[in-house]
Amino acid sequence: MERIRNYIRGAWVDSQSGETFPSINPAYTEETIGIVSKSGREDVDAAVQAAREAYQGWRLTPAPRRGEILFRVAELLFRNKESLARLETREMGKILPEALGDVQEGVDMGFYMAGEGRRLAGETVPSELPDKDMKSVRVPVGVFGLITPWNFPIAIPAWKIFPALICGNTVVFKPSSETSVCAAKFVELFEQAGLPKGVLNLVHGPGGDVGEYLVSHPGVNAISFTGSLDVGKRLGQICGSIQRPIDTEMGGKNIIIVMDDADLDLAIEGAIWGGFGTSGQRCTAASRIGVHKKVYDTFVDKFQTAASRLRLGDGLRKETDVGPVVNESQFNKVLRYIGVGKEEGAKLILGGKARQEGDTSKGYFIEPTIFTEVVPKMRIAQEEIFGPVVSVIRTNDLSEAIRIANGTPYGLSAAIYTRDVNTSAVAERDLEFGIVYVNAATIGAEIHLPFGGVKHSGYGRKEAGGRGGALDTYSHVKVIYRDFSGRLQKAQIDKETS
Ligand code: UN1
Repeated sequence: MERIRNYIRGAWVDSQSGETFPSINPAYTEETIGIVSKSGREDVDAAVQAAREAYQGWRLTPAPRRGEILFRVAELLFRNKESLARLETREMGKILPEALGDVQEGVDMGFYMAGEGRRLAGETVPSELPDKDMKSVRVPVGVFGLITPWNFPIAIPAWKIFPALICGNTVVFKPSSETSVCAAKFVELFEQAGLPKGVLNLVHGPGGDVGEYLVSHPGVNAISFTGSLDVGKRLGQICGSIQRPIDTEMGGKNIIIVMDDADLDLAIEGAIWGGFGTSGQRCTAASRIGVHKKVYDTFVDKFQTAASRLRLGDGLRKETDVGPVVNESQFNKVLRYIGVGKEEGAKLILGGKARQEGDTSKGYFIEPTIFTEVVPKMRIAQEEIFGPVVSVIRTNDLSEAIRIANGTPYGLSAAIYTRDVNTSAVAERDLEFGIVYVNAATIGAEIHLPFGGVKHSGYGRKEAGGRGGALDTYSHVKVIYRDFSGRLQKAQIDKETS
């Protein structure tokens, strides 16, 4: 059984306590993927110390040189795509084509950020005074603590690690315990690419203990977190009390709006992949579908038929469409929510239970589940379930659909299916979400525009790329005024007092 260790100061080390925990295949819970070091505070201390010491050297390494190392990581990631994707499927359950997509997103982010090493631009503008120049430059923030979830084991760490490093920060990376093996394999590639020791450090262990300690550690300068709303809120409180910048991405209650003029087959395909892709375990999953009353019955009928054809099983098998959910606590949570939906009076038209027979007898499998006649105030229409459960809501017109869409605490991703450009324009303007799709599902964001939500879906700046995205999160802007006349202080004072 492979031993998965922490990576601190360029060395793979056991946690100081020597304790471990297993990483389990959610499709076959008898299969252990790796035995992982369970870290404590002393391991976080060592990792932060290593990152602090490596910071001066890395900060002063020219950004294009930093980019060359990241370019090599992206190449290695591409070369290892198949094996990493297979590992990902075994470690967290998503089907192989989706796992390949996840790794590819990491590759794309790597190449993109490597190029940013030559483009870390600031501004130069003319001064009001002669013989003076002024500019802004991007500077690193320091040591970044990065906390990542299990649903995109390579892509989300890549969204954070690549921009953090290209900007000149050093990193302590705390991945979800569910995907420790993927995280370690990813970090190995940075080592192979020649990243200097201590620039990227990896600490495995429970979020409650290791993650929170990292967030409040005096040697850390800033935090980026993707995960649940509850944890994000708590980390936000900690950071607020110690004046530490934190960027959070905390999920959603995303919606697909289907208008009466929509291409229904296209909308159904979107609802299937938005709702049940990754077993509904995406922050961007379409867990609500708001369907116009004129096409409601036809939509429901076709949606049920299409979803009933989805094949549940081990994600490594070619024929599988939907894999297991990630672990026992998610399994129980999703089943609890299905119970809540029934109690609230929604109509269960598909699924609604675990499937534990034959090939699926040893894993956390839940049938694709559809509730109809859902009303917006029901908990299943308000709270993030993070499983293969979709709520269909009847709508009367566009403005009601938008009101329903906006009527939850979240605001990550929304979609509208319509053929009318004016309807689309109104939806683009009025949906209170970080991301809006037209005639496409709520999933599938690309890495070179910012990723993130509004309201309770997240705060701080944004993930991934684009202007106002990753580079703003992972760098500070420093403004420099230079007087090369030797006479300007007086002129400035005169200006202020005139
Ligand atoms: C997430 O679930 O946190 O847009 C990220 C998408 C993916 C990323 C999802 N590219 O669905």
